[in-house]
Parts: sequence; C-alpha cells; structure tokens
Amino acid sequence: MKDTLLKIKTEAIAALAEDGADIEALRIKYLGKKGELTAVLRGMGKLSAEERPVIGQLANDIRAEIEAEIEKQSAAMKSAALDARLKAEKLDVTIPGTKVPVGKPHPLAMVQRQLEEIFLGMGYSIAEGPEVEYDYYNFQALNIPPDHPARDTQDTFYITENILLRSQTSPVQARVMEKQQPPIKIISPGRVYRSDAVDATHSPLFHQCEGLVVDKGITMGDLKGTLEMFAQTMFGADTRIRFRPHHFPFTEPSAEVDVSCFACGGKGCRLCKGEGWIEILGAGMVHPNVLRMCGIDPEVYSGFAFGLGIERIVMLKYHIDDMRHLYENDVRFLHQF
Ligand code: 2U9
Repeated sequence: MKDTLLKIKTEAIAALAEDGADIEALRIKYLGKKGELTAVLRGMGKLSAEERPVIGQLANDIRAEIEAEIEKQSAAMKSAALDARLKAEKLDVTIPGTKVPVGKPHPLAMVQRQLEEIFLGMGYSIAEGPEVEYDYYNFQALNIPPDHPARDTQDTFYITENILLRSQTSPVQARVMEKQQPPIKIISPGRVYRSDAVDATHSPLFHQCEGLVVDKGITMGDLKGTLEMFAQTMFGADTRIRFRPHHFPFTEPSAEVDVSCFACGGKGCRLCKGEGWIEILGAGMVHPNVLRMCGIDPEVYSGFAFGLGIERIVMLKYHIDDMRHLYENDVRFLHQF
C-alpha cells in the first residue's frame, strides 16, 4: 500500500508540473471523492492495527504535498497568465496622445462675459427679460410714443400690433423699475432685433449691453466716472473718454461717448480714421418721463443709463471689418480667437 501511495504522489506531482496541465481535473483525479488517493484510504480497513496509523499518516502527508503542489502550480499559472496579459497590453507612454478638440467661447460671448465681469465688479446685477416684448415696454415706457421719429431708426419685427421683437434691451430695465424701487444698479446684456438690411455693419439681430443706475443724488459725474472705469478696464489703463452732446428720447441730457483710440493712443490711425477717438456707446441721465412712467418719483430719485452694441466692441477690439463673420460660424474665422 505504501508503494501505491508513493506511486500516486510521484505521478500526481509529475502530472501537475506538465505544461498546460488541467489542474482542476488532476485535483479530482487524485484527491476527489472517487480519486486515487481516496480509493487507497478506503482499503485501509484491511490493514493490521500497527500498519494503519503509519499508512494513515503517510496518506495524509501525501495529500498535503499534492495540495501544496496544486497551490503552487495554479499560482504559477495565474502569474504566467498575468505576465502574458501585461505584455500584450503594454502601454507606450511615449506615443503622442490623440488630440481631443476643445471648443471655446464665440468672440461675442467672450466680450459679453468681459462686460459682465467689469460691471459685476462694480456692484451691478445682471437683469434679463423677454426678447418678444410689448410695444409698451420697448417704446412707450421709454418716452417713445406712437409716431415718435425714433420708431423709424429702431424699426423692428412685429408679431402683432402690440407685440414685437425688442429693438433694444431697455425694456428689461423698464420692467425692473416698475417692480422695484431704487436703489437700482443693473446691466442687461442680450439679443436685440431691428429690420435692417444685412451689410458689413448692420444685422437684423445683434447684441446690446445697457446699464442703469437709479438712486437719490445720482449725477452726470457718477456716469462719467463709471464709464471711465469701464473704458480703462476694457481698452487699457491709459484710455480717456469724451462726451459729445446728443439726443435720445429716454435720456436728458444725452451724450455719445468716445474713447481715445486704443490702437494709436489718440494720435490718429486707420482704426480711428485719423480722429484719435472712437465712438463706443451712448449714455445720459434717465428722462424724468421714463422714471415717472415706471413708477419712480423723479423729484426724489435720479439715474443714469448707457447702452452699447457688443458687435461694435468685438469688431474694434479684434480688427474685424465685416460683422457677418460673427454670424457665419466659419471655423477658420472662429479659431483665431
Ligand atoms: C432706461 C432708460 C434709459 C439706454 C441707453 C443708449 C443711450 C445708446 C445705443 C448704443 C449702440 C444702442 O446698440 S446701439 O445702437 N444705445 O446710445 N442706450 S442711453 O438708456 C436707457 C435704458 C433704459 C429705463
């Protein structure tokens, strides 16, 4: 019996060491319930009382040795399989990566964001309102009654007789004033519409950013200081501003505002057409009629307002000579920003 056991051991260990051995099948063959070692143990009843513990001990030792060999061989196989996988999946970190195209904001969005940052920094809030607006908020509340000549320069698209696409963002401010008593300090960036034919400087859809401050004791000095701060942050610390008298129905007095040319510093160049100055916005003190119509007492409060076209700022800043580039989504153009 001892010889049988030793033979099983030699055979089992040799079989387990073979290349590609099926370890689980060998475990069943030698150690399973119907396995060779178990068969030998079953015959132990025939042994004498002296032989039984000796053979029993030997059988247990051999079982333990085969089990240890199974462990050893299956660990070796696992590690060989892992090695093979790692070799096959080898990663060459020196290969250049695949470029993932990353988008970026449109130049109009960039400048709008910059405007927002500048005015948020001065304590303004951002106000929004509908692009489809009542005639009342777009015109009448802003001191532009029916038949006023300003309706021609701001001709827009009508949905019905009383509903239109807003021609300016001022109705947003009129709505805020109607809802809220001063202090008011807001900007209203957004899309506006006018029935203009498309050319290098006109589009039926463009973007404006307007500002409004209403409180007790607001003066033209506050307006000048605010616009100077804005111009210097937007166009450079040396920028100067200049007010030229103008007329808007919603402000009195009104002015067009120029900045000293940020390309030549004011000497005169192509960008400023030799003037040294570039017109960038309109502004003024809110007309008492507008305050009154929006429920604010002009005897107690005063305010200033300003408005600019975002396209114009983008075109000046990036030397773009045709507004249509901003809407055509040609990536060869957009990649330049
Ligand atoms: C309220 C009262 C007054 C907003 C203002 C301008 C002057 C102005 C133009 C700039 C270029 C329009 O896009 S553009 O053609 N805007 O010159 N806008 S004052 O005045 C307001 C706004 C709201 C309640």
